[in-house]
Amino acid sequence: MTKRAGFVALIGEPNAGKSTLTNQMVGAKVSIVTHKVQTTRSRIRGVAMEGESQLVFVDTPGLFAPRRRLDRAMVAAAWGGAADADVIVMMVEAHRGVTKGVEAILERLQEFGEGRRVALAINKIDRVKSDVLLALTQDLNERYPFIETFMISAEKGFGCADLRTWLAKELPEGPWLYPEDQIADLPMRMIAAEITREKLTLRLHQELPYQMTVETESWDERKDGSARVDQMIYVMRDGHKGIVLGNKGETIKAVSKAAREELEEFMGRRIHLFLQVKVRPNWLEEKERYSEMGLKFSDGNA
Ligand SMILES: Nc1nc2c(ncn2[C@@H]2O[C@H](COP(=O)(O)OP(=O)(O)OP(=O)(O)O)[C@@H](O)[C@H]2O)c(=O)[nH]1
Ligand SMILES: [Mg+2]
Repeated sequence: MTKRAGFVALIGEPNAGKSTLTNQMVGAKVSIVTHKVQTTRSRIRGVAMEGESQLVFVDTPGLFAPRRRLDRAMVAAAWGGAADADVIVMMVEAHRGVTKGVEAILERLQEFGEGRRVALAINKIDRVKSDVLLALTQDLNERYPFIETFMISAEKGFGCADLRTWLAKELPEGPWLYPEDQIADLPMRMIAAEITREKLTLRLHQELPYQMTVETESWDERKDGSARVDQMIYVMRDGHKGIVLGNKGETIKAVSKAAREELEEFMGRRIHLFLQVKVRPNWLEEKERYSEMGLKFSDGNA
């Protein structure tokens, strides 16, 4: 059999299920998932094998009308991820159908998709009846010439094997891009920061998740095989610090425990995780914060 390898970019509105699908394809959690929109902030690569094909999934931030510098940098990273891919998979939520956001992406695709291979994956099919699906498939295919349509549930795995088999055949012949046992392409300190941000996002309400960021400040290997990891949580206001800490520090304690457990499972070793919170009113305008997130600061220029 011939070896194949290439990049598959997943694009779509925030919450479409891009990260869930990435994890489903890789067979491990490499990208964080929450019920909130705008969870993924930069391009996350997850590697999956299918026969002799190596599929590098590029999970991207959701596409939406950006307002802040961070939003613009995220959206730029998403289109950038799609630009370099061998195949683009646009994900649409079955139960939401053709929203304003989907229309906006399709509009951009008219030009962007020129000369690119774009497939459609209607996700969350576990939430709708089949007649809704058929109508949506038809509607979307009338709006854009997708080269193939899949109906999937990224969460439950429905249709994912078919999608993967098809993608594997679409990739160009060539040597693998990553060692066979590598599943993610993100430095460990960033994965660790992402895990903490997920646990925080799941616990914090309203706007707070969008106004905080997590960075791994140091990572010290210990003689006993464990590691000490120190992370900083940046928030924008004094009041937010109190919310992150919680009553008698219970919120940050719970976050720290959940993040540590997941990190330990991911790495298969003991981790000592230490979290601190710092108020940084202007972090959204600080260049350094962007490079830590894997984003380009200048992409956020208005
Ligand atoms: N019912 C159902 N829920 C799903 C499915 N796939 C994903 N979800 C849920 O949808 C929500 C968003 O999933 P994500 O994978 O974080 O979505 P995303 O597209 O990466 O979102 P952003 O990173 O914000 O752009 C989560 O609560 C998932 O559990 C599915 O097939 N069925
Ligand atoms: Mg995501």
